[in-house]
Amino acid sequence: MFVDTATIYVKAGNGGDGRVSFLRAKYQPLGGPDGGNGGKGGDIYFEADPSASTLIDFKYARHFRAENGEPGGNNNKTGKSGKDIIIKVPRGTIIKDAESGGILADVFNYGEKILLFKGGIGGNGNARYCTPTRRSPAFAENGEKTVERKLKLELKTIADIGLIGFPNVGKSTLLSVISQAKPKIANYHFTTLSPNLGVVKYFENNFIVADIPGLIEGAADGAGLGYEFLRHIERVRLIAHVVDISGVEGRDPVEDYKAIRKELENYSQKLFELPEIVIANKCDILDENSDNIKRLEDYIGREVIKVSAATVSGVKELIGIMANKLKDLPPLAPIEFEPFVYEEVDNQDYEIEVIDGVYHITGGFVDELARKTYLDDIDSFNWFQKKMRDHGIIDSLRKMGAQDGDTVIVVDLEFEFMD
Ligand SMILES: Nc1nc2c(ncn2[C@@H]2O[C@H](COP(=O)(O)OP(=O)(O)OP(=O)(O)O)[C@@H](O)[C@H]2O)c(=O)[nH]1
Ligand SMILES: [Mg+2]
Repeated sequence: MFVDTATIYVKAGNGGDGRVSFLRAKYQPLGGPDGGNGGKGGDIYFEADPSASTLIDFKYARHFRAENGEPGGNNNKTGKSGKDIIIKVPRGTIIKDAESGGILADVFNYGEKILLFKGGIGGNGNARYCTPTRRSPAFAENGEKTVERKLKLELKTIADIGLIGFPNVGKSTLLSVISQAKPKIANYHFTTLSPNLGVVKYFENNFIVADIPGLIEGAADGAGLGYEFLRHIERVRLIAHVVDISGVEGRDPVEDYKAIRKELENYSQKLFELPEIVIANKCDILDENSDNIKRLEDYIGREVIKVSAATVSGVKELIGIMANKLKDLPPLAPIEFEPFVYEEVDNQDYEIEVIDGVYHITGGFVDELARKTYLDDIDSFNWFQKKMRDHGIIDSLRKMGAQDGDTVIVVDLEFEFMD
């Protein structure tokens, strides 16, 4: 089965917590603070994998979590940074935020690491809080926490030329004689079930040709296999429309041509308007008295390229024509999009909810506060209280009826309300 979409979950690493520690040395019982900072969490990158052409690897492996930063150590040692994760996808994979559908990246270039999610920063160790008036800070900062994201991957194959046509007209055979690709070839319809890519060499130039499953009438409306595969020629620069000119299966080449053009038009105007060459294949079994070539040329108003993939006649010329056409066309390019940006957490925002007489406070403001607070250190607690008061949270609590002794939970910190 061909897999060209996937849903995955990614999470960059949390930052490591800062450490509370004091120097313990002989003859120095009250040494200064020496707690180190936490390490940075691992980042999430994406990269194009030259050996991948489907998203099958993501069918089961769907969760990617970069390592968390390690906590700081004593002796001012910074915690180790978490390892990054590089998620390898086929070239042409478009990465979207699953909820909004916003595009985050188009993995287009080989060798380019795309940083999408940054790991959390490490918290400061207590050594950082040492001042002339506060020689022994017994608090540190927790590392920054990251959010897990749900992503949608969508492969849109990247190729210079897309081979299209009815089933069994010889598309895969053609690919096999113009490139090193070894696609499956057989005398029945829908032999090809997923796109094949081949690199065609022409002097110094290489170009990529994609062979997709055969289209049939109605493919653009979901009949047959065609519709979903048209996505894989959306990004080509040139369409190579292959027609069985011999009519060996009892169809008429001109009618075939029209039907496939109709499919493209129904799918998208962009595909319909792409530059196109028309290849008349199976010339080796074309009846001597047939007027098929003339009728097709009359219909499209220009010459068709006559080949036989079976005997390889005309194939060299075909490669030359393809290369020449491409020369005058704009190069392959990533899609144009406004990169989706996740909404920043509002760091002034908070919300109070009373559940069974307990006051729960959440939101961007207290997230940050909780990360920096050590409740069992009096300095830290005083600082926390001052921040809460300055931000109006203590007032809000009182207005909501909080009394001395009531329980308040701020993110993961629990304490008694006291004014
Ligand atoms: N006589 C003759 N037979 C050909 C030629 N090209 C392909 N064939 C035969 O036509 C049949 C279909 O070829 P494929 O290359 O599998 O056709 P396809 O268009 O890729 O077919 P689907 O993948 O099913 O869409 C095979 O039996 C080939 O050997 C040709 O130039 N002449
Ligand atoms: Mg095929």
